[in-house]
Amino acid sequence: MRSAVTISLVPEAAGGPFVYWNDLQKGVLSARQLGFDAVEIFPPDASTLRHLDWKSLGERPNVAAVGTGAGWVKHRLVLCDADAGKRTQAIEFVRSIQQIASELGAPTIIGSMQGRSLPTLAKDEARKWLRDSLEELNEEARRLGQVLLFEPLNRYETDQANTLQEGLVIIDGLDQTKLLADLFHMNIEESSIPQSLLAAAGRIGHVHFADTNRQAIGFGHLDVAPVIDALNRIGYSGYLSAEVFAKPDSDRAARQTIDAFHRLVR
Ligand code: LER
Ligand code: MN
Repeated sequence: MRSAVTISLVPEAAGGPFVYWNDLQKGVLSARQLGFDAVEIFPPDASTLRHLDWKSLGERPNVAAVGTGAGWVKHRLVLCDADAGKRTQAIEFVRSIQQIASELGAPTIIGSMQGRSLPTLAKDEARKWLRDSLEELNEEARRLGQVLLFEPLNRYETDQANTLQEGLVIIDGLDQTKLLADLFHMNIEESSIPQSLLAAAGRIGHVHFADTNRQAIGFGHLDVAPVIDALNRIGYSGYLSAEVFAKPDSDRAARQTIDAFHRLVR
């Protein structure tokens, strides 16, 4: 397994679970200094991602994954929108990020953009539109030779997929799409985090490495050793990426994460 840390470039997401904020250079240099294997980027849109100034950083860092949540947070787009025009805009937003992410060698994450049911949109219908959109994005991922990551979220954020098992149903048959297992959401929704990981063997493409209170691992009360053991048992070799609050500050959250990673993983 490899370590990663999140960098948000979306000021509108202020207060969200990201370690470094609004400054690619500072995030990358700090991550490098602490010995992280990669960074995970949360960009406002594809064009910003394309024009990031990697040159001033010397060697470009490994990019573990790219988030698309700004599509919702900033642009109010969701992949289950019943309005065909808005759904197309949501798909295009993700597709444009997929193209640049693939040039960076990174998978693209669908988290908040899965949307949820509404008084005017029944749950079954929301699921159907989401599935249709995911089929198109899976197609794009195949064309790019890229992985698409689908992330179950806790009940306060969505009613599309709350558990890994529900995620597996939604992505069934999508050959380029894997699950993102976020330990914070799993702590709320799963009966047993290790058992759920074991049951999703072979389908996990990325892990958000967060404690029960969404702070760095060790700052909450997650029993993390059995989680790492389950990931080892299913042969997971991807990233453990710290998508956690910058508490008490960015540097201490990052340092706590990498120390936990070294203690638990390697
Ligand atoms: C995104 O990775 C996530 O976990 C959601 O809770 C949106 O912040
Ligand atoms: Mn997450």
